[in-house]
Order: sequence, then structure tokens, then C-alpha cells
Amino acid sequence: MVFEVLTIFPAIIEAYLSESIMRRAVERGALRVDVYNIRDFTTDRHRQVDDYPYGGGAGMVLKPEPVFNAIEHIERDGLERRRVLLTPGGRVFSQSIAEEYARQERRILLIAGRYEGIDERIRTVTDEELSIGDYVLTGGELPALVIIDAVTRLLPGVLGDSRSAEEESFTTGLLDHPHYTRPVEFRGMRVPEVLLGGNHRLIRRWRRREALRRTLRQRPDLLDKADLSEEDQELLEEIKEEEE
Ligand code: 9WO
Repeated sequence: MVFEVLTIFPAIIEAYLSESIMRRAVERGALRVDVYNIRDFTTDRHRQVDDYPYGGGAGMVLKPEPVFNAIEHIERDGLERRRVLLTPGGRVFSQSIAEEYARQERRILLIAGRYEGIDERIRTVTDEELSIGDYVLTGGELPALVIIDAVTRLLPGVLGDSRSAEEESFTTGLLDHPHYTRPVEFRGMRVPEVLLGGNHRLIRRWRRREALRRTLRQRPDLLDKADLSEEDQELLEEIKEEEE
């Protein structure tokens, strides 16, 4: 997968990608991220990327010209790519969008705005607007990294097989089951007995039950859309009685 990021703060993107799993994904060739500094595509003496808003008011606006120049430069390769603008007004990003991107896209261009807004004409060169949630940030860089991270971990070979994407709770529409590591007792809190024995059928069933319980308690809205088996439905009924 190739991501291209347009930003006035390339170091923010590079810092995250140089660590841990993202770095390994790059080294393994599963991921490439080309970061472009919008300022490099200005043509004026002061390399100005922002300007005053027409109509007045506080704050500055990201200029269209360097952004258009950057996109035209990048697209000289003639390759297909999805052009995505990060904005709170966009379609809300989710695990299913991450899966769709990991499966269907080869190149994604992410445009991260800054200042108090972007010139409206920048929207005309995008295919889609994405939001990572209902809050306002100071720029689109963190949303760009969120999207790169969520998509990259779904690419073949990135996570190894410590845990298949299939097994993962959000894929099945449930929250995760509880996890424990050593010590077996910590400040009076013990690891559930079932996890200490080697009965893997029992462990699987306990984990499923606890994932259902946690989802019912914390995000009951997810249960409506979750893909539940007959056994899940039965477990859920038992849990509901226990929880009363
Ligand atoms: C800001 C804004 C606020 C309310 C309604 C719509 C809005 N659009 C933008 C916007 O596009 N802002 C630009 C990018 C310029 C200012 C900083 N930017 C930004 C993007 N802040 N927060 C985001 C963002 C992007 C994706 N998901 C959540 C927040």
C-alpha cells in the first residue's frame, strides 16, 4: 500500500512512521508513505501557504495554489489513487472503511489541512472527505496517521500471525475479551481460574462470553449490528440474567 500525505508538518508524519510496527511494515515493503511538504510547492518569495480569509474574520486559510501544485506534481506519474481530504465534516472513518481500503486500494493521497480552514476550491480535487470523529483538531495530520495505522495493520504480513484479523473483536462487531498476564495475583486481583488450566474449548467459550458481557455493558448499540451465532444468543441471554 502506498500512502501519500500532503502537509505543512511532514515531521509529524515521519516521527510516527519511524517507530515500531509502522516502521517494520515499511521495511517489509508492505507500506510506503511519501510525505510532501505543501510549502515546497509555493511559488512566491516568502513560501506562503496561508492567507487572509475573504470576507474578513479571525484566522488564516490554507491557500489553494500550493495544494493544487503538489497534487499535479504527484499525479504526473499517471497512476490511479484515491484522494482523501481529512475534515470533521467527512464520512466517519471506521473499521469497515479500513478493511475496504486495505482490500481495494493501492494508493491513497491524504490531504491534511491546517490553520482555521482550507480554501473551498481544494475540495474540488478530492474524491472523498473523511473524519475520524466528532471533534475539531488543529490539523489533519493526526487523522492521516490514524487512517494509515488502521489500514496498515490489516495488510498481509504486517502483524505476523500473533493474532489473525479474523479473530479480532471489532471484525465480529464485539468489544475485546479481557486479557491477563503475569503475575497470577496482583494487589489482590486474581487471574480467572479458567485461563490457568489448559482447556482451550473452555477458554474460547469464556472469552466469547466476556466479550459479549463487555459489549452489553459498555456498547450495547454494537450488539444490534453484530454477527451473533445461536450459541452467542444463548450466552447473551444468560449474561443478561446475571447482569440484572
Ligand atoms: C474544521 C471544521 C470545523 C467544524 C466543521 C467543519 C470543519 N472543517 C474543518 C476543516 O476542514 N479544518 C481544516 C483541517 C483546517 C483546520 C484544521 N483541520 C482539521 C481537521 N481540524 N480537525 C480536523 C479533523 C479531521 C478529521 N477528523 C477529525 C478532525
